[in-house]
Amino acid sequence: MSTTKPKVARASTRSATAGTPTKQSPPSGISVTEAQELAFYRQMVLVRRFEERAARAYTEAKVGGYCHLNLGEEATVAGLTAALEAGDYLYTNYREHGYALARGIAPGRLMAELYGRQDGVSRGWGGSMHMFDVEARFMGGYGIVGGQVPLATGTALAIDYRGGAEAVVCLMGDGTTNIGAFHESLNIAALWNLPIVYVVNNNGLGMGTTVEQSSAEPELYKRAASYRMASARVDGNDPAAVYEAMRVALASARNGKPYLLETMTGRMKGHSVVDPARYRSREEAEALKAADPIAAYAVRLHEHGVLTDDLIAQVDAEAMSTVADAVAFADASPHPDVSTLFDYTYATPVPNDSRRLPGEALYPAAPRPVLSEVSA
Ligand SMILES: Cc1ncc(C[n+]2csc(CCOP(=O)(O)OP(=O)(O)O)c2C)c(N)n1
Ligand SMILES: [Mg+2]
Repeated sequence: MSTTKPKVARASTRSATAGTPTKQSPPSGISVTEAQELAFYRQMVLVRRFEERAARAYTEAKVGGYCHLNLGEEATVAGLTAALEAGDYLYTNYREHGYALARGIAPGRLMAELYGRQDGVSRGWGGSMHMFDVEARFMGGYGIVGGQVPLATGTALAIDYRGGAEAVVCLMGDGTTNIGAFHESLNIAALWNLPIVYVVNNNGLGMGTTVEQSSAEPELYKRAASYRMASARVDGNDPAAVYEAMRVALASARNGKPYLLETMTGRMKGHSVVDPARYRSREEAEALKAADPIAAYAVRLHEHGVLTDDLIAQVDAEAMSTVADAVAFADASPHPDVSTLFDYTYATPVPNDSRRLPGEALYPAAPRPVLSEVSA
């Protein structure tokens, strides 16, 4: 993977006006092969089994801190990541395990990260929300809503300066489109023709707040129009549709026209593993279960002769075995030594960075005045 690829000829330059009219229709002519469909299915099942196991590990107190799952989002994970080139950069929010898996990071390293162990992808210091692997160009994992959006935009600017052919994909949730940095970033990306695709995964909720309650324009892809940026909305439960839409979006971005893609999904469980989602009606929960993207895709592939009952069982068994191996790897990995706590906080040491360990005082205790000096 090189960062010094020859500069691609972009359709527009920084001084040009970016953007094409916004459209709602997904790209036409979905044409993935049967092998690709099967690969999508395998990927989706692996994400599902990994996330279910992560939730269980949480209840076993193997995993601490926050933990947000991609359950219900598997089709978007599979379609989006399949469209990326090896050199492309992916930024996500804290709901990222599935994307990290699909980006090719070993499941054991991801599970070990959840377990806070030394062999974790962020050496055990990041946890669920802060998985990072520069070799896989998986750039995290951010806990601050919208925190990744300016960083991803800056990465696209760096690619542009260097004349690289890579693109950046910046994933976020629907709730993130109300953060100021979202608007600032889209504005700059459009003005400067940056090679970036913003993907808004619309799962209908930001924690317990619906899109309709929080967004004056709930059709989120339309927000791109404010920046004359091309955009589309796609069925996020259909991996082939997401894949095709991403290919269109990435081709646009590589050509100097940033793009906003809205993927429509549903969050099958609570916001995080500790959220019982009581704000959701029983009907809503049942509708989500009925719309399970994996079950629906299995039916479709079965009808098309791509999947058989035996193959469905085999794919499931393989995923279960991969996840069991990941758990064994995580369990066997040692806890990181506390002395390494600050080793990965900054790329280069920062002079005024306190090197305290937990429990140490922030400043050295001030010398206590001697009574005789005070009264003198
Ligand atoms: C700046 C900031 N504000 C609030 C929060 C608390 N918070 C965490 S997740 C979340 C909802 C985000 O929803 P969305 O962007 O739709 O992502 P989803 O969880 O649905 O994937 C909020 C408000 C936060 N982490 N950061
Ligand atoms: Mg959301």
